[in-house]
Amino acid sequence: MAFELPDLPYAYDALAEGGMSQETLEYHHDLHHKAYVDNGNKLIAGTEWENRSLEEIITGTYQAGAVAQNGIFNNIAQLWNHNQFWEMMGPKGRSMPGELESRIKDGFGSVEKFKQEFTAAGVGQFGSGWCWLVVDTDGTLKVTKTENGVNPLCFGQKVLLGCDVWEHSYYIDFRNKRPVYVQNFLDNLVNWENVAERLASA
Ligand code: MN3
Repeated sequence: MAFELPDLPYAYDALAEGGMSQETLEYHHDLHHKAYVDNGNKLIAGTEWENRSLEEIITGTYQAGAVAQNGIFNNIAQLWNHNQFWEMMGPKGRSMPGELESRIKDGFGSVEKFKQEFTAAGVGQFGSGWCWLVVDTDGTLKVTKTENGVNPLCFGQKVLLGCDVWEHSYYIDFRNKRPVYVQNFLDNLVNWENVAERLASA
């Protein structure tokens, strides 16, 4: 069965007040995410990866250092990454559930220090990629960054939050100001209830 492009979990204009415009979501979901779905389906057709789960394909095709030539990995990982990304955002005005807040304070000292580290990871990712909040293999919370479509599944980590720092995610609304985009993502776009659910099931 071919993979499908999931609908956004909210209206196209639902994030506009939080700083992500309808135009960005139309391009990012309907064109970029759809391309990963279409290309991924084409590339796995007739291969050993057909009928496997996204997670199986991602961990099975990841080869450190060989990602640039790996079309199946790149497209399927980006398909999965965007499935998570839409769920991790919501209309402006979400507060952080208490248990998540205390785990973040334990891990980083304060919510503000976590936000600084996460923003620095997003800004410090040279070229296209993602920054993440993960549960690492030793159970601790950690901020990471990855290139292109690489994601924490490749390293056995559990994803709590991810921010897309490819230019297509911010150029319409923030032009070249990636630091402002990542800071705004944390302040106005993250659906912290979703992050807390991921932590509870980690
Ligand atoms: Mn993207």
